[in-house]
Amino acid sequence: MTLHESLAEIYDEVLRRNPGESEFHQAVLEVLDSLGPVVTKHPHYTDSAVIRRLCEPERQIIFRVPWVDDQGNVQINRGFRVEFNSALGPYKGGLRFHPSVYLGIVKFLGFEQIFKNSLTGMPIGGGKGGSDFDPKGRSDGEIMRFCQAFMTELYRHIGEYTDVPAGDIGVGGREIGYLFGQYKRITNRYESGVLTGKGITWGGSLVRTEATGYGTVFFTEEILRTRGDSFDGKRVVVSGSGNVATYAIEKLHQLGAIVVACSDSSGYVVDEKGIDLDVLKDVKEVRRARIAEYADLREGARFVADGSIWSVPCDIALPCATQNELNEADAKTLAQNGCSIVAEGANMPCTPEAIRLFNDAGIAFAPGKAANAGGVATSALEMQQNASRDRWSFEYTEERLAETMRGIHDRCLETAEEYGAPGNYVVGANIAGFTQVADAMLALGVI
Ligand code: NDP
Ligand code: 2IT
Repeated sequence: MTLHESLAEIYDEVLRRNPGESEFHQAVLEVLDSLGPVVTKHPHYTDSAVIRRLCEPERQIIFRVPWVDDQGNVQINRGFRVEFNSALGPYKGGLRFHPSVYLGIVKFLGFEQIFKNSLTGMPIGGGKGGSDFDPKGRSDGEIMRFCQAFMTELYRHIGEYTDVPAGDIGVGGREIGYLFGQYKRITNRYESGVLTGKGITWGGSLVRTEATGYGTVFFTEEILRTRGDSFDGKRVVVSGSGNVATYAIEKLHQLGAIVVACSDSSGYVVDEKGIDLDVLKDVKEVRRARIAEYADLREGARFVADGSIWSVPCDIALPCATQNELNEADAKTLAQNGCSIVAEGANMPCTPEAIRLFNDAGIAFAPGKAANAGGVATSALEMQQNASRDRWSFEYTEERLAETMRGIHDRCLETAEEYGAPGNYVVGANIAGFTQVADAMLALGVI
């Protein structure tokens, strides 16, 4: 890939200033690669150093998280919050608890979040956080004590008008509950707007749990619509079996598609009759067990421990697990099997080589910052409800989500067309997300 000269200089600086953070480099390069026509048409974005400023987080917080496990041993984890950009609103983005978390992962996610949040059209800046804590195999009491220890430092950095975290990998409703409880205890404030993804009895929004998965499916439905097609009878493969994957599967089935495979980090299951969501939720949400148990409980389903889920033939592929889970070889297999749409429910699940192959093969490709924006958009709806002390119905909130996803889809296509890359959702999402943040940064001065 050849970058515009001024953008190549910025990328070199990013590499120099952030050594070893390969995921962050990857996320920056993908955006810079789209911005060539923008800086050619509008040189003031480079003259005012707005792109260089965008690549440097406003604030990065790294802290020790000491806690006591069930055996009485003191455990030490590392906590992060990267407050990347607040030009459009308070920093907003999830918390990830996973052993692979380090600064480079949090920065890639925070950087992506800036453009994603901009695309939603809601007043939210970009941030991300998390810890290298591994929740797998931990008791409920250990999870609670870890969350309390994490919030004992984080509370001083967040707030309704400052920074509003939510969930991501390893952080769902249970963890948000413990985090909110500790925030309330320390500050003596029932400040609902400080976290999103809360339970519906204590300030949460209906549809937030389902929002990322549903939103990705709504986005994919728009891609189908532009091709005069629908989900009816389509074979879909969804990777992962967490929050995003589960509710993507639910909506796909409601819209007439059949999801034939899903996965976790131990392997994947194939179920030609269509994934049974009750069984999946029982295994993953209730018992927090491994995906192999799905195949034990469901007749005709099989578990595969080795190999790639992307070898299962499908019309549509939705990677909903983690970054770089779909590589060039997987992309080749998908193309050979006749897959025509790939939409990212996860953040950056497809490698740059895989994306290039999709483009060459004429496969429609929707990047995460557009296709999975429904989660954070519904977080913003939760913030609206908290601010007005109101509660909206499921139907109303879901319609707001669907409308937002249709809007993002159309803006991506219109922007791609305007900048000479018709049908390219990556170019459309990056440019549309960028210009709004950049214009706000210019208006606010050099800060
Ligand atoms: P969950 O923790 O609920 O589920 C994660 C799923 O991905 C699990 O099935 C997990 O398997 C699998 N997974 C995680 N890490 C790996 C890995 N290194 N290798 C293989 N499989 C892995 O997380 P979410 O569903 O919330 O998040 C999934 C993706 O969606 C992430 O990329 C996240 O950033 C993104 N996202 C989430 C949003 C949200 O609102 N929650 C919003 C927008 C994007 P296992 O249990 O075995 O680890
Ligand atoms: O990647 C994401 O957009 C999220 N994990 C959701 C962030 C949020 O604040 O709801």
